[in-house]
Amino acid sequence: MSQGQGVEAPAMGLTVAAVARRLGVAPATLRTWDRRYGLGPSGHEAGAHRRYTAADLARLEHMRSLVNAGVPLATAAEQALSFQPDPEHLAPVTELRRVTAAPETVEGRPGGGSVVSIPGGTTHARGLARAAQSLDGPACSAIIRETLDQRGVVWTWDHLLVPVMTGVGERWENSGRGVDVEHILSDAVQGELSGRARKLSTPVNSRPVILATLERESHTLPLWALAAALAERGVECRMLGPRTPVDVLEQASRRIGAGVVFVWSQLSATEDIEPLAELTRMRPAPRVILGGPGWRGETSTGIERTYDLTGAVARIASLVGG
Ligand code: B12
Repeated sequence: MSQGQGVEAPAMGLTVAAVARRLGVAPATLRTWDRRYGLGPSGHEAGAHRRYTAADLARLEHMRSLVNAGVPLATAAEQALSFQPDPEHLAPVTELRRVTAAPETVEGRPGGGSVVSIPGGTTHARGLARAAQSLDGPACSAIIRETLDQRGVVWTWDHLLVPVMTGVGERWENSGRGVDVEHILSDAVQGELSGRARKLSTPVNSRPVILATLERESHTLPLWALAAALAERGVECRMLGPRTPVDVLEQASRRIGAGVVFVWSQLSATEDIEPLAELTRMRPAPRVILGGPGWRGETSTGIERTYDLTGAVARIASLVGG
């Protein structure tokens, strides 16, 4: 590989560990890319270890994005090798120094270190986990979009998104790390699912479906999955989203004559069935449907529970005519 367009003095540059940390890949992967495809460091260092230059880093970032997007390794390497980074957008040498001074490993025990573990995950799930781990939002979106196109919302949610989000959650739980990964992934998931939900132009339902979480609950991705899956059935939803006070939910339902109010609770600390009973006393009353692991115990009259996306979609579609 070339000398990085002359932007670095010989002693500058990143170690394998530092590049691995930046890209969110294992050092062993970098060594393989070097050995097999010639995507190695072009910088020089006194002693045995060569350093990666800013241009090397830019090429490897390109390689990683292509791989995360599902491009086969050899093709991605070919494109990465001929990639000409713009010298004006290369990482400044000072930054390379700072990172070099504090190298970190990206390898760790599954679920407890830096690696998001997806036991039994599909190739796409592993690709999505890698893309999220690299904080590569566009690659996450591309993988999700492609899977939605090929398999539809329910399959994508159950077989791609739930396993990867569970892995990301476990990594956070075990190590306290990966909040950045979680945010990048959440943004891509929401962006793609909400895009699908908004595609619906002629809804079949005359009475709207309201989707919300209650006051202390911020987890909304399952609501977007539901909105997108119902849109595939022609059912339009009105997304009130996170942290909705019950009285607001009630007023909104009354104003638009909601046929169904679906309330998600992820955390048991956010469940509060009692105030929802008010909704069932309205005339005409919407059907109140609960979903999520946060709901525990008995539901009261007029309130029902669903336990998975397929069941929730089927029940709501049958109630509003989708
Ligand atoms: C993304 C995410 C976030 C994002 C949410 C972004 C957004 N817009 O939604 C942000 C960063 C905001 C967040 C914040 C927090 N989070 Co969070 N988060 C997650 C993560 C990774 C995914 C959440 C999700 O969408 N789950 C949906 C699916 C993937 O999981 P599931 O509910 O278990 O799925 C089962 C069933 O619900 C059902 N099902 C699945 N889909 C559907 C769909 C429908 C319609 C139905 C009916 C059923 C159904 O089948 C599934 C398989 O059994 C989870 C990890 C996880 N395992 O869920 C953590 C997780 C839920 N978060 C957790 C925590 C602790 C928090 C915080 C308290 C962290 C903090 N210290 O700030 C805050 C709480 C904020 C609040 N008050 O609500 C913990 C909760 C632990 C617990 N049980 O109490 C989890 C489990 C991570 C972990 N492993 O520890 N989080």
